[in-house]
Amino acid sequence: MNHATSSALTAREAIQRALNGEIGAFVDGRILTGSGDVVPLTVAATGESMVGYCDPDVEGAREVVESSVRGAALWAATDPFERAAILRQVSRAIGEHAEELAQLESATIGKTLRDARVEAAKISEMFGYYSGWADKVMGQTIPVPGNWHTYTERVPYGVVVAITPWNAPMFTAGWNAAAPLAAGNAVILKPSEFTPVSTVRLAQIAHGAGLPDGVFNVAVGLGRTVGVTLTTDPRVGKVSFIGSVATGRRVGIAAAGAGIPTILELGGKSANIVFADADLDRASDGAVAAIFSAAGQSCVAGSRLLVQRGINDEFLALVAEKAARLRMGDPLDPSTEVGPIITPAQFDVVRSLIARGIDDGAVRLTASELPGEITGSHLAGGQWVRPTLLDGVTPNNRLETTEVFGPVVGADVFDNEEQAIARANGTDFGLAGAVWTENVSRAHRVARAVRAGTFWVNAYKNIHVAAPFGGFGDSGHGRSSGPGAIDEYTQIKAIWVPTQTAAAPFPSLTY
Ligand code: TXE
Repeated sequence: MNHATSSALTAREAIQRALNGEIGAFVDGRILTGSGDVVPLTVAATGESMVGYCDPDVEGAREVVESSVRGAALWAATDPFERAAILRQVSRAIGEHAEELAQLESATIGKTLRDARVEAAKISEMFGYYSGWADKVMGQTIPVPGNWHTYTERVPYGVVVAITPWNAPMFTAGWNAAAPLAAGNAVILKPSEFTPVSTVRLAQIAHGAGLPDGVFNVAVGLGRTVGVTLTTDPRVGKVSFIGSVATGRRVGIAAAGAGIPTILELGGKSANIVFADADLDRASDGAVAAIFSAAGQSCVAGSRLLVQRGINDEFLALVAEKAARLRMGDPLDPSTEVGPIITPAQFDVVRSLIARGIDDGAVRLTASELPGEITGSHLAGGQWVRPTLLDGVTPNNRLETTEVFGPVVGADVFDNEEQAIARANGTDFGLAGAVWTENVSRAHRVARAVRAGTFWVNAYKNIHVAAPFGGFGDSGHGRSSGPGAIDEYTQIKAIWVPTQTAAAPFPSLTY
């Protein structure tokens, strides 16, 4: 058996072990295979075709909604303390299956095993965190004039649809399911058509741990069939979407047309700002991790590196040297640090954007040819891009504002704080960013001035489900993590009770 065959086999075997080889919607605890168009899946690390599955089409998506409507009614009527206990069990079960989930994600989408292991552990943490909120969804007592006892209750929306992208399917599934479930909703997860497997397995594990039928369903399939149906079905109460700006806008408009509110978590072009007084060793480690972890396929990737004049050459040399040392290789090898580009289409996008950046005047400071570990092995046909540092990405370079979503960072110099802030705010995005400086006052000034939903000081990429996360501007709106997510996934009801028996039959103030 040659290596090329074995990678596809590994993926197929992982799907066989996890799902009995069946990729389909997960509804009421069962897998329903579709009968629509075939969606082929490839092995990112080798380029081989792996398996295909059938799109469930509009009819299949409607069936999922039907089940979720039943699940939502049941779950909302379940005692919150019991909901909390079940979510704790889900957290525990995911923890017990963490290694299996990590291996499955790595084998099927090409995410490095080391990243997939971290993500699997974090999903267990997400359910653990939100299990703690499930029995603490509280209203308020509101003072109003007159003789009234007026109070609020937080009411779940019913069915929440969560649409997730291909770069972190398992992680975003946990992130977008745990909070709405804790708030008392049923969830329909719609993973990217390219990466459905780990999400189906996750829902299966959650069901096995005690989530009742229909409470956590998965609708695999295409955006134009399943995605459109789920985001416009009037039985759906809320949609959360993670993906590109263009699709996010389309989803927002379509959902609004059906009266469905949305949370949108879209792309970014985040600035990593390095001042001359920074600890350059730490800052260069941070700059490397910011863009090259997950091979840059991360919404918060630090894809713009702004470096103060004076340290520019020294700093970029450090980043280039550290980037060159990153280990590319088989994603299932735990020592691999940079994996392949997950989808064939994205592989083309990344390569063409590098070429465009160079056309516009940028200079490549890292090698373009792939290392021997890739070219001389069974991985030679895979979707590989070498970590790429481009210097001289000035404001008129098309890379300055275009999200690459790959291991590509564009660098440029600045002279002072005002310039750095203006540059950081020079795109329509506003997802994340960081500053590296030893000057604490400056750190706070820059953190306040940069328009972004998440900002780090002398750090990059730390996110946790306990903290709010989301975008400003084109990066979206709404926060699907932190305590505020409970508010996002519930509606407020105000209840008025007269405290005087002779309340006026016709109130003088009407609305
Ligand atoms: O994402 P899409 P794609 C960027 C990245 C990439 C580009 C396109 O640059 O090159 O987006 O990637 C579903 N109604 N990011 O095509 O189209 C779709 O099935 C309802 C950045 O994968 O945004 C999938 O589940 N749903 C981003 C999800 O939307 C629809 C992460 C995302 O698909 C739909 C991913 C429709 N009309 C890609 N059309 C980030 N920054 O996090 C598609 N979908």
